[in-house]
Amino acid sequence: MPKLPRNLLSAFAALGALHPASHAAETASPLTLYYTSPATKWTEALPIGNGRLGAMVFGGAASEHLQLNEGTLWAGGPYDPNNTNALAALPEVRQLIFDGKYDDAFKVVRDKMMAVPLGQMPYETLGDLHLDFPTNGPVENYRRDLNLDTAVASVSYTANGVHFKREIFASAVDQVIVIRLTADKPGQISFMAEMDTPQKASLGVEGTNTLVLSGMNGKAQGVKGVLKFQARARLLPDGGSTGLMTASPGKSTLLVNDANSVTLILAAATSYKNYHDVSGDPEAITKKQIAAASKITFDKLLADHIAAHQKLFRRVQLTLETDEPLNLPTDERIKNFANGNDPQLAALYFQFARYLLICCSRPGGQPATLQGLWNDSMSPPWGSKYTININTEMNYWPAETCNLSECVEPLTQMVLEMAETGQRTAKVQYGARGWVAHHNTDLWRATAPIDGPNSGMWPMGGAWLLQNLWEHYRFTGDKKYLAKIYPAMKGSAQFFLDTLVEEPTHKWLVTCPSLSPENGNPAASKTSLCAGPTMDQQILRDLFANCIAASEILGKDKKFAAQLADTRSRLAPLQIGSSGQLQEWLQDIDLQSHDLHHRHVSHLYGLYPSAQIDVNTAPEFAAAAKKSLEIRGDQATGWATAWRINLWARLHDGDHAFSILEFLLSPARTFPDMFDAHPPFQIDGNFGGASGIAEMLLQSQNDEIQILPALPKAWANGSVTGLRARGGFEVDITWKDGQLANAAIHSLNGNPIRLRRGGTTKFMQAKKGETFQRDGK
Ligand code: FUC
Repeated sequence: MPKLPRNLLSAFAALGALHPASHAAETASPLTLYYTSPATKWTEALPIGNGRLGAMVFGGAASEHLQLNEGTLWAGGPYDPNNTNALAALPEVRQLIFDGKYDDAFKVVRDKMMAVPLGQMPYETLGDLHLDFPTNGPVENYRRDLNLDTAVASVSYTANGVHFKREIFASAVDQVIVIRLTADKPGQISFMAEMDTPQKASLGVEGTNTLVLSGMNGKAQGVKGVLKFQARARLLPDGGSTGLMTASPGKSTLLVNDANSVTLILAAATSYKNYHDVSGDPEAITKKQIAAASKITFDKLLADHIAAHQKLFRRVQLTLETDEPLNLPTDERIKNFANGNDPQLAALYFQFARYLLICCSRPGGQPATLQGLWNDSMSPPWGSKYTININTEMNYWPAETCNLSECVEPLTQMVLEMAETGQRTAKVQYGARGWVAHHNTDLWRATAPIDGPNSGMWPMGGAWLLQNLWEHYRFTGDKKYLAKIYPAMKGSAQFFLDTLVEEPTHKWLVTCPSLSPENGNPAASKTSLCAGPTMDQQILRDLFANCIAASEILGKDKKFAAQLADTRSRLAPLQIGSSGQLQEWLQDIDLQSHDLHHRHVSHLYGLYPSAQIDVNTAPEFAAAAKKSLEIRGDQATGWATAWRINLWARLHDGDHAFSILEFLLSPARTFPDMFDAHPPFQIDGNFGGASGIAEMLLQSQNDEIQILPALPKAWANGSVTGLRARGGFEVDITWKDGQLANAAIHSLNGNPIRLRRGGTTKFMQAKKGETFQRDGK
């Protein structure tokens, strides 16, 4: 039995005063978030992740706390939520809506058409790792940071004349989280290590150096938990000793005494293989991962991790010049951003989103949830699942433009799986071919309408997600990928061929029942249910056009494509209302809205992310969209604010977009750790914000490249490298005094492109691998 660490009792004693690192020595790197005190709240802790394992690092001096996640640890198990009463009720609901009896329709939808159970499964926390250190003196020179370029979180401080350092990262290469503890004097590292969890689990140890947490996920909404999970943490000290101590019943504690340095390796897994197979063996997986990583030196674990991260991260560099670089802690900079002398904070925010996407969405893992990969709760806000009436789509807006195309893979996989589960929803609830998904999905790929008619009865979630996948094809030109997603595109289109109905006034083909997410129908007193909201028509125009294009590219389904073209021409058109606004509904009723400033701007989908409305090709509709946007106002929840930035960028009003970014990047919408605040934390605002910044610098809709289309005055000088454009281009831009200095356009596929400058366009084509330059004249 090893001796207790020195000063063990004082590990629980209150910490002495914290003295932050003297700033002169610690110049802030442009790619580092840094703080002068430990996190006291979860939204101050710093996220790391390898696409599957995630942790929030609190970085205390007397205690380290990592809140842990594993991407497949959700509640429940495979389940079938489709409502078998729905199909019989469908004709009645349609008739009630067309008769304007929306509130009656609401009752029938509520009683007959909603999913059973009414909610989906939440994403859950795995638990926590705690390290408690013996400290009995004041802590000095404290600093914690997150280096976005290396994807390493660090903590350092001096206590009792010893300088301590912790480096923490989640390796995608070795599939483990690694914590390295060092000191500048030998034999100084002693601590107690424990894990705990709110899950149903047992805590144990193996030998004298491995903590083991084994459990089962919980049930939710009456759906039984069927996932096994396991986490194990192994302590590998250099010098000193490790031993076991049981501090309290139900807790297993390991001790480290007087080590020179310690490497802690943590692995975690569940039995989830895919949405219908939960036969994995988390014990075997984690044992193997720990054994493999334990044989690798820390230096190599770190070097391989950094190399894998930088392969993606370093593709894009963004510099927004300031007179004097600011060397303040990140939380201070967020408070001061609106004062206007810190453009580089916007660049940090942009790169933080790229960092987050790399950390939470890697091939083979699950797509980014409402909270990416990071959730400390058993019942998080909105289940921390996939809300697909904007949020999941927004998560992937920066993926292509910001050169992280690989990160889309988990989304592709999820959509292909939903195209399987959604077939049953299409058949059971609508009697239709193909597949459909409503406004949410989860780990089990549930696709029926949930929550309630006013948000759930919206059949467009799958079709919108397919637009993200189509964009992946547009940016990469990868025909193999197109062939892989085409059956899902076709299946979605088939669903709408079977379910679109003629509205009585103009005989246009429309969705019914549907809604304009999640905005009340002004013609109804208390429901959002309606027929043919503008957004649905826009999504369908894209879906059908993409299917027609894909069928041509892949050389198949000519007849089907012709049918789609015919149906597309009969969809309800865009309409400009009496106030000059783009109509959100079939009728001109926007101004009678119950909530004029509603956060969703669904009918502006056509302006962004779609390009059906464009200042160059459809100026009258762009003007109407602008009017609608002005009516809605600039400030909304995090993601809704971020959407507005993208929209103003598409309207080529950089200063307006920037003024909204100032709000997004203020403490009202950004937590100290830079996580977006809906509030509460929701990651979509981070991704939408980064996408908005990219749209201000480069746009490539409608087969045109536009350089600096919405550069704000606040960013007079700067440069960006590695942004991507549709058609397969990588673009580097330098600007000075608000004017383009130079742009280099690298052709990745040899495709032709038009380069827009003001009102004119110029045709350009370079061979694959060649670059053409554009100067500022
Ligand atoms: C949609 C939004 C909410 C929230 C939720 C997760 O329902 O309307 O604001 O973001 O998703």
